[in-house]
Amino acid sequence: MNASFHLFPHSATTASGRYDALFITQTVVLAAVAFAVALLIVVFSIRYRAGSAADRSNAPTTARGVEIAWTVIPLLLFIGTFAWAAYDFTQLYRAPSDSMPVFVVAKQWMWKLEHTNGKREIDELHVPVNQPVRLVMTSQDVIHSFYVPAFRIKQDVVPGRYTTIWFTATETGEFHLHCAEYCGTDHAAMGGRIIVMQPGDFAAWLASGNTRPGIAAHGFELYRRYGCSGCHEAQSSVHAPDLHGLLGREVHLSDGRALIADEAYIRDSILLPRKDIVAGYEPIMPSFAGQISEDDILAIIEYIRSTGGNYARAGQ
Ligand SMILES: [Cu+2]
Repeated sequence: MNASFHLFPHSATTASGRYDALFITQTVVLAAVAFAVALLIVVFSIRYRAGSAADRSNAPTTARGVEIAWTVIPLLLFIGTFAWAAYDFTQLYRAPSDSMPVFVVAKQWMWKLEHTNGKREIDELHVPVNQPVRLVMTSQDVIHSFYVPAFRIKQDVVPGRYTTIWFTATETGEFHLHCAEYCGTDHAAMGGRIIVMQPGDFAAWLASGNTRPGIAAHGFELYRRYGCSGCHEAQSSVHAPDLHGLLGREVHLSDGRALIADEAYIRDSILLPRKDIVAGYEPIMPSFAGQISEDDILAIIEYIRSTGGNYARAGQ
């Protein structure tokens, strides 16, 4: 990247251009309104100053056309930008179903990243170009914020729950990652880089080195050790929902709500089983809060992912 001045940071995802266009539009509209008001104040102050020769006879007392115009035109402009921003905001949290999930765990003061095949990295995230990537994030201590200026994404990373965000990088290269939520002494140094690669290079990178190919198998072992299988398998005597292919499936709840089962839903169901009771089932599952580590929850999620469903591993 060259050292010349850029008004905007480099833009490197499918969505970043839309956010820039929204930002520019809002700035131009607000600047135009502010300029018009300031200009009229100056013009009228000079023309109607005390003692000026301006014609003050027959001053209009009503000007309905002007009043309607200055009410309706700004209203439409602002509602229009609100609708535009609201649409982009909802898209920001609606990842395509073929997106590649990556787990992010923040702690003072580093980013730990884990791919679904168990490959881990610290302060670096390798991703393929032109592939939607969905980050599933949590914190081990305080609130952090995952911020990649070139991707125009920033999402709080909160202890005790999963937050998600997604992006599709449009060019290869390296992009800065920052923590954007003050998190203690070394907050300013809590950063890293996103490395966007060609899909073939990424596949080779993902398969090389410190992989833990058994994460789903380990998750299955935990699924039995914690006793999940005792109720959730078809042949079990206790009637509990079938978990095969659960990720990405629509789930109907006993209180009438419906949701798409994602990683956060599985985590909540393990730790807060009474939060979302599946329609047709009794609230008999015990909570595993305090008995299971975040790592074990991740492994069980990977086991459930390996059984299929819409959020199955990308490329498999
Ligand atoms: Cu931080």
